Amino acid sequence: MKLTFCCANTPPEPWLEGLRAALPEAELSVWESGAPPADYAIVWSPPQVMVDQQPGLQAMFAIGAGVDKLLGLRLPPGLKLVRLDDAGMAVQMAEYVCHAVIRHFRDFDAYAAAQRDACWAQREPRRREQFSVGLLGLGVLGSRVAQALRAFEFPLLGWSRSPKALDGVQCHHGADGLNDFLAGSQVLVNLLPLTTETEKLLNRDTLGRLRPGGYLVNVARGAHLVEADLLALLESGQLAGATLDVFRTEPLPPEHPFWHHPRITVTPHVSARTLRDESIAQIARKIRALQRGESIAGVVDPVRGY
Ligand code: NDP
Ligand code: OXD
Repeated sequence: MKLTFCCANTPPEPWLEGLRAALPEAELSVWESGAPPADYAIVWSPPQVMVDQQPGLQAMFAIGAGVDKLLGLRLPPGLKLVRLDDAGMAVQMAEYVCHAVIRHFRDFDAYAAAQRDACWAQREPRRREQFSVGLLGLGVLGSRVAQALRAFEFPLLGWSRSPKALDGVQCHHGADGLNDFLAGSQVLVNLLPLTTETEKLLNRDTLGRLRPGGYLVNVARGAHLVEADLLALLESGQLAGATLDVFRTEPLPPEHPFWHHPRITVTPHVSARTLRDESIAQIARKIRALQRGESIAGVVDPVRGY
């Protein structure tokens, strides 16, 4: 079995070493133009020429959960595109989102500012029963985040494409369910895949429908958000703030207004990192399953876009 590695900005050697241990029978290579045909590819942002030169691929494994960039390539019909299924990302996402939500709920930024002025000033506590958190996306990551947030007893809402039932979450789905979902949410956490249906979903209209004091946590993709609309809603006071991990342009340019906005927290796309060992173990397991002719989880539906 031949396996080729083609991941932009990722030093290949540690991956190859892990893959050698997990799949000793595989012949491994780092992809280069003109390379001989492989059976499987492990990819992140591969060039179109790589796909074109590897018509014999049985499956292409992304080393991330979101495959929006990969679906921008011309992929041969029938090629399985497989995304990472948690692989250690869900617990990281739960940590990040709980931290962002609680930081806002407990006014920790205000206390940090007060400490800088040596100011002892207790603030009025927020009311938990009014601090509803809405999760856009209830998939692998969204459902794990919901489970973690439940421990803090916030009212939880969720929105997905198909109907869902999650303990402790008021679930809505589809275009018809979006209005009620937004109207019931104060904090909005975005964990949707980027597709033609979800691009620019976070805009003046949708964000403007959140409950008073609305707050955005975007941990999915920058292109979900209309950045100028967020700035306008913060300016008008309709939104209280935002925590943003993903951006239309990454790295976020130094002159971008988000960097120094007093009510925006920026992190550099780190809310859930790809963990090499967990990812290698998952990909190796799936390759073995495919070799045995079994079906695997995480195969992307190109029509749905995730
Ligand atoms: P999943 O595919 O498991 O879940 C996606 C969820 O979104 C599902 O609940 C799905 O609904 C819902 N959804 C998709 N399209 C629509 C739509 N049009 N309307 C309503 N709901 C919709 O993905 P993951 O949870 O694994 O990952 C989510 C995203 O998180 C990734 O696509 C990626 O962009 C981002 N991500 C960001 C990271 C970071 O570090 N910032 C790290 C990892 C991922 P249904 O359940 O009905 O199918
Ligand atoms: C992913 C990401 O999709 O890192 O896995 O954003």
